[in-house]
Amino acid sequence: MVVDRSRIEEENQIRLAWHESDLAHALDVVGRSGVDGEVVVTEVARFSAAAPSWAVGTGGTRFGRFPGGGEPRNTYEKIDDIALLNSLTGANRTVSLHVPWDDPGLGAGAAALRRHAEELGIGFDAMNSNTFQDNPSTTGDGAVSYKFGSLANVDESVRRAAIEHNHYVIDLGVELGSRALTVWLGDGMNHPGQASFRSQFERVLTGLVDIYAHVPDDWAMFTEHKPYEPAFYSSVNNDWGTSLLLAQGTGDRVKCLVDLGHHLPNTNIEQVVSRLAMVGRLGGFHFNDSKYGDDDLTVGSITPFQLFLIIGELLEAGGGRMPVAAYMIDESHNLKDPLEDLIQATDALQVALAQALCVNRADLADAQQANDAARAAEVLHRGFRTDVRPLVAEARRRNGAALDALATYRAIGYRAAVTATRGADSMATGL
Ligand code: RM4
Ligand code: MN
Ligand code: MN
Repeated sequence: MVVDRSRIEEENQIRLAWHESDLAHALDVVGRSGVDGEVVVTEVARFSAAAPSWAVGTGGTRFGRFPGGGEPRNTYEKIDDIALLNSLTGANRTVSLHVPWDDPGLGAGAAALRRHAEELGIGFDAMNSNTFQDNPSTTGDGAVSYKFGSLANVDESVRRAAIEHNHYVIDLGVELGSRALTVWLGDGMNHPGQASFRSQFERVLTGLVDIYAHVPDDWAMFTEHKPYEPAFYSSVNNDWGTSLLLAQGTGDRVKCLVDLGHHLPNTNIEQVVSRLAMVGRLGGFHFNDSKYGDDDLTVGSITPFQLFLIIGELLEAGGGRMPVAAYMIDESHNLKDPLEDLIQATDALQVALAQALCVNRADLADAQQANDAARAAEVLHRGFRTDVRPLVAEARRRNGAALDALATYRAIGYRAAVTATRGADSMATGL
């Protein structure tokens, strides 16, 4: 379905008069804190978070999956959905592919997929290599298996297959115009004594060095840590410290990727962000929210204040702007229409960014210098409690997107239209 921009414009017209009066008020309110609302709008308008190709279909749990209607059947249709999403939000300008879940093949296949994305104004964000499950195209007819790990495996031929898969994903990314590779591994142990912590780490590091040797000079590579799952006793890359050791041990252009759901309970994630940024190793983000573990819930839906503080640290690292990094939404949509959840996630990110931009950083620094914890809290909360929604809506409008993205999505009837063409129980089965 081709996105009809005039429908978005019609919907915006309905809301324009109220928006203009809300916006004038919001600019006035933030101005009183010594913050330039125009700068907030501009910075929010600049921000974009990649949509992962796997997020436009319904996820599931190991207990089952309840498909929605009209889900994309292949990578082309996933990109169609992301283009629709971007036309509504103006802030999802790239797609992040996961290979082999998405594999157009080198040469003509990659070129055709790239053309399709370009026609829709969508670029390719970081490539994700999947070595946490067996797949005939990577492990070859069961000759090797990732059952006991990929890069950490004791078997040299399995490690080689995993390294070669990563090389292939890089080659594919080059042809698609991507600029980064994200390596998240399922490697670890399910049972104490199953393997040596040290040997597993050393084998992973050796493998990453081999992968990095294939990474083009203008690319970055990211190590993504996660404490547990699928390995439930220990993961090789289990926390940010290990991730940093792996990144530093691999090479200069290797940075750490922080997935908000990949921390043990009560971890101070904003402090992790500050530390990694301080040593120049913060490279990417996977946004989601969690109550118990790697829940992949809608970002900002459970801990919005934490999200605000995290984005505040990013602004600190970027000198008042969002630093250059790979930002991606990594959520699993089990109940909501995936596109509706991505709309809400993108909005939550923009709201948190606008709130963080509404903090008067000079006032905060003064309060810190004076050891005035109460005033520091006031300065932070003035930003956090500002109703920034008109500023975010204005950022969307300036990007040619929708003032109210969710209402517009419903009004244009996209889900019904794709359900008619793709079917009521469609799902992705490959390219
Ligand atoms: C992991 C992790 C990775 C994602 C996979 C599918 O938990 O978050 O980023 O690629 O799930
Ligand atoms: Mn992730
Ligand atoms: Mn995860």
